[in-house]
Amino acid sequence: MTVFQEYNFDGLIGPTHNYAGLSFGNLASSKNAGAASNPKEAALQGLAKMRAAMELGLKQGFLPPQDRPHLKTLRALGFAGTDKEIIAKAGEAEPQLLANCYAASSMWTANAGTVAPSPDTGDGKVHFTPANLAANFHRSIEADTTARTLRHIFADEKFFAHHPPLPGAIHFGDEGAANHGRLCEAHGETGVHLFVYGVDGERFPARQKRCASEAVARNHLLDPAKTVFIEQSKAALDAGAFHNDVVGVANGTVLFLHEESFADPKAAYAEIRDKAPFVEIIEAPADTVSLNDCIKSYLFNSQLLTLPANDGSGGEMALLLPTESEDNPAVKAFVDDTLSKNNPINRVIYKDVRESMRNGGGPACLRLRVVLSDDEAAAANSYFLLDADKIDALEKWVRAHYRDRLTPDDLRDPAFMDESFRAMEALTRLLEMGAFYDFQQ
Ligand code: SUG
Repeated sequence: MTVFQEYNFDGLIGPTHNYAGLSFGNLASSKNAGAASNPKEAALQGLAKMRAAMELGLKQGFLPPQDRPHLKTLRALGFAGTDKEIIAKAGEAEPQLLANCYAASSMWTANAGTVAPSPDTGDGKVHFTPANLAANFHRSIEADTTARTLRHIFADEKFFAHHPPLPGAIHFGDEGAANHGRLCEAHGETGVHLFVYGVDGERFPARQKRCASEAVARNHLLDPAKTVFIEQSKAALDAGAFHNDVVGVANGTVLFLHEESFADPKAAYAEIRDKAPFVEIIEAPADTVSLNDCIKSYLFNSQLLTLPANDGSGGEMALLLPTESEDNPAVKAFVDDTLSKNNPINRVIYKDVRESMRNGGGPACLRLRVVLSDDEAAAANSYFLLDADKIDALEKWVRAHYRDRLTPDDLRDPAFMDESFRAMEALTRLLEMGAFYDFQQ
């Protein structure tokens, strides 16, 4: 019998993690602009979260950080000379542009792309579309390397189909799995795909376009009877839910979300129930948890994880939440109430991912879910699938190469570029990636 399991591919947080205030509409990013970050702590927090998921008996992988500063982009924008001269010139003339080329934002792999597992696709392959992330300059430059990374890890064409990032920039703005969820009775059963898109609000622009979600569904050969396109509420967008995964998460039979997530919840729930009759919708009422509490605490940016069935009953789920949710009394009370009720969610784990949270990235932002059969998993590059020893090795690498304090001003020092590239060189050796990155060409 073919067994399917969910693999969470977390973004390994890169050595240039910093707070440059680059994401309009992301309140945490704006609020912490200019603050000092701690890249070492950030990466260790991320690895500790991966370890916690593994200790639940779940499968865990990771995507490596991208090479930053991205010199290829700086050269394309007219900065010339040696690598160090490029950094010095850009730092002098365009420090904010330099910060864009230094962002460690590929850590948020929920935005790396959208994935369709093989039971759902017309050709029985696992399909990947890297997100174009056109809404923000620092994120748009991730797409090429993300595409290369996904092909590197999932190389076997017998099992995996890779599409290029969508063309058309913001006209087909695509932010990947952060606006996508899959409902199913078990990971290996055919799933129903929820694609949530936005329409510009009064305060903030929408990043995910409906036409982009539709194109991804076409590319992935999904059955239209098993896809639902849902408009995000403008209230949520304008309150700071720049991706729908800030206000809701789907897993297995459960849709766990805020009452004000969708523009027309009644119609959306009716279509979801029609296409996925097994669904259990667990909603936080606005008078219990406000949108603001939701966005500050990242309650719904939790990982909702189906626990491996060790007693034959199966279907039990754990919520992996950021500690900010534990610290918010209204949110904590709602979580406790959800646990006490008769539903599949019966375990909760709070993890500290504050360094990422301060840039608007919670536990669910940090992972890309890939459902794989045993054969598909065996065909994936095993360097990127984790066990306790590999996490130890990555922690050691972080401790050897990362700073514990970084300010946006430090990015202008050309010596920091060398430091970052040295770390990336060491990682490519550890993972036997060859000359993978642009700076190694
Ligand atoms: O795209 N923050 C990211 C956070 C992404 C969160 N992902 C999900 N919700 N799935 C973003 O806004 C901030 C970088 C800075 O300001 O330095 C940033 O890119």
